[in-house]
Amino acid sequence: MRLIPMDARGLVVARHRRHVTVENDAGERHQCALLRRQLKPLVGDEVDWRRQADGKGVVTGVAPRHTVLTRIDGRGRREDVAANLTQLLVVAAPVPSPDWTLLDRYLVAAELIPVKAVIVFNKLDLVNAEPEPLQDLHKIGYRVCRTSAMLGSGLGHVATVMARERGAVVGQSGTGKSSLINALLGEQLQAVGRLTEKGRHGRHTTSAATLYRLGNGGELIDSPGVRNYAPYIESAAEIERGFREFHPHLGNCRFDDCRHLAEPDCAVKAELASGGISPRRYESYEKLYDLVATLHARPSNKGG
Ligand SMILES: Nc1nc2c(ncn2[C@@H]2O[C@H](COP(=O)(O)OP(=O)(O)O)[C@@H](O)[C@H]2O)c(=O)[nH]1
Ligand SMILES: [Mg+2]
Ligand SMILES: [Zn+2]
Repeated sequence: MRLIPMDARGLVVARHRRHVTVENDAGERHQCALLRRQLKPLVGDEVDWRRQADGKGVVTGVAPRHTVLTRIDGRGRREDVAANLTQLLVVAAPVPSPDWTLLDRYLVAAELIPVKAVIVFNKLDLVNAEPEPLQDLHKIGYRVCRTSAMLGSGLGHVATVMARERGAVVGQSGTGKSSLINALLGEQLQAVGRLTEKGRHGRHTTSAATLYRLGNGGELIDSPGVRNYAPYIESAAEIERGFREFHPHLGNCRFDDCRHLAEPDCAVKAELASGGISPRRYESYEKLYDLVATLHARPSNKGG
């Protein structure tokens, strides 16, 4: 009698150029090839996979996604980064000097996906005053965790916020994302070290993202830094929803299709003028609008 092997369900915990690492229910990790080129599993994807006669794993299908984190790649096209997130942890620090526009773009990504966003202000050991933009973000309802990965302070708060969530740790390079992940993982650090080592020997290089488990059911995804992050947005008209402080004013402009740029009787600009919307945030909106509108105006991007 010949047994036909049944495909098992698994979770993609790392993505490499030609293969993925899949974790089964028992927590065992297997390197898997892809059955077809068209299969493009991301970290966080639920996949079907099986072990072939030669013992090697192969992914045979990708389950529909609940959420996808996207970015605009170097050629202005959509690139999918991670799947099925419930949270973005956006890390900023006093050093390097914060790029608030970049931080806003991660917040926009979170609003539009939609997933929860938490701002982590790291390297607290280097400052005693909180930057004004951070206070403004707190005022419009963003949760802010204050940490020092170096001193190990504030980590408990981050862990609590992460419980039972699948969060991607994102933000400017040098803010301490890797340090924070290492500090949060604590004794699991060695396992991380081993994974990294493999990469250095050139076998499993270009890992796009890796998923780590915290003890409390939380999952952290470390994605490699990108210099100029912007979420991929289908149409510039969607951006207004990415700025949560705009929400109460949307629909109150004179024109239904108001872009909130130079139109008369714009409720968003009225709120800006009366101080209810921060000029810095509004500037982020203008810049992102310009970026997305320019991208879609390029002939190469028309009609897919
Ligand atoms: N003073 C201070 N330095 C930190 C802290 N966290 C990380 N660093 C340092 O900041 C630099 C960048 O850290 P890294 O984790 O590689 O940042 P990443 O690029 O965001 O992953 C390293 O030199 C770290 O030692 C912190 O809480 N306080
Ligand atoms: Mg890093
Ligand atoms: Zn308007």
